[in-house]
Amino acid sequence: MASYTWQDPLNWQNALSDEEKMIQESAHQYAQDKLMPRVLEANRNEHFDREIMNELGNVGLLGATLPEEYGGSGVSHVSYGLIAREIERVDSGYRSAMSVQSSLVMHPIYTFGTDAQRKKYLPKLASGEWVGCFGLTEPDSGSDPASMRTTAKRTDSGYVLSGSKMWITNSPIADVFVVWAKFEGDIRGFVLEKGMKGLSAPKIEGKFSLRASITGEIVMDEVEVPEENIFPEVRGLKGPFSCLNKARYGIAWGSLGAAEFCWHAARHYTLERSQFGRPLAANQLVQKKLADMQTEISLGLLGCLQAGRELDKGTLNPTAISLIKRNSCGKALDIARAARDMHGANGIADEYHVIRHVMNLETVNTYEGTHDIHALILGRAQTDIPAF
Ligand code: TGC
Ligand code: FAD
Repeated sequence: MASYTWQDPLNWQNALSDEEKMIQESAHQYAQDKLMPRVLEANRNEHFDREIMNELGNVGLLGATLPEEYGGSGVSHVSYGLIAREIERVDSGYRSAMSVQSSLVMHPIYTFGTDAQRKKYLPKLASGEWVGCFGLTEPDSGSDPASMRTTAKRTDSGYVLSGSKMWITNSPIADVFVVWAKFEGDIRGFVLEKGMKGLSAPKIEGKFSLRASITGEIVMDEVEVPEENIFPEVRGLKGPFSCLNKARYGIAWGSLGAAEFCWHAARHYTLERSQFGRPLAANQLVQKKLADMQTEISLGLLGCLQAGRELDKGTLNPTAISLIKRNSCGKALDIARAARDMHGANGIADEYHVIRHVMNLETVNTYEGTHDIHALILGRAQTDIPAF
């Protein structure tokens, strides 16, 4: 009989190349050695350690899919997903820091930027010397970014941007701001830099979710942006949406990493803790919960792997990314809540880490397109009826 591994009943690990396994292992080591020991205090104190960006850069985890010429590592989308899974196994906020920098800042500069923009920004973003952020959401424009109010107007030497962005990961510590604004009726992308007159990025305090990640606003009070800082060709929402495709794909993998942590923790806890004279894990109700977690995670990861292979071949339609983003985030949140319950009172103590994942996954289920918005994207694609 073939052997059986409860952590990977469908043997999806066998479908990884040696290089992918090596990248997975090094991301795992980094996340467990450097991130895990910090996360409890970071979450308690609502603190993001800026040094993490330099560390991620040093181990090659920023912009990993980009070519080496620009500081990337030229790895596959599958490897990028494996990295996201290992980092989010520790905390969704750390994965946010990595994925905003990689998918929402470096990817658009590489894809839509001029050669001068690539040379100026990408190597420093890849090393973590500079931190980037991505401004699409506004106070009155979340699920419907087409309604954004931030505007760009032409000046003699470039553009002047006015407006504000809300809920922006990394913005208070950012050196580079990829901002989307309306210019003469089209949505266009601009690269702003810390220190530009009229640009500020106040921190949002009091989050009960993603506390180890720093989130803020971007306030633009007639910020003068030189001509060379616009993305010259891309127009319309397909600019920001094509960045979201990459980030949503990574989140699909990452959120299942958080779910795996919670599943393994619930299994361990229910094997160790006894009530009514036997381990909690000896109860049928508990074993059913563990079986459900294992099933959803195993199938979900296979879906991510298949999506990653298709992305690498260039044959994945973005609608399929909505399917995996929605499935992974919704299932991960359910799994984290069940694991919290299985820990009883200890489940609300941060030393057990599960409640932190529950709280984080509330954000992950909301950002990059809410669970229901992705249902509507999938609904539109099979009925041809936009129901937004
Ligand atoms: P719609 O008419 O559907 O499309 C407008 C144009 O965009 C093109 N397009 C895409 N292109 C590439 N990839 C995609 N996934 C695309 N989806 C659409 C489309 O072809 C069209 O192009 P063109 O040339 O015809 O102009 O636009 P809509 O306004 O009807 O969109 C509706 C909807 C709901 C799908 C969209 O607005 C949506 O996805 N809303 C969710 C907003 C969202 O996800 N925001 C995320 C903000 S960033 C963030 O959360 C970062 S968190 C980071 C972290 O910390 O990890
Ligand atoms: P709304 O759009 O107001 O939605 C509220 C509720 O209404 C949701 O349940 C939604 O599903 C539902 N809803 C909306 N429209 C419909 C409809 N037509 N039919 C049915 N239901 C509907 N944004 C960035 O640009 N950059 C970032 O770096 C970034 N980082 C973030 C970090 C954190 C911690 C958080 C919490 C958010 C971040 N966001 C970022 C913003 C995020 O993308 C938005 O919060 C998200 O897109 C949802 O927008 P909203 O909050 O305005 O909710």
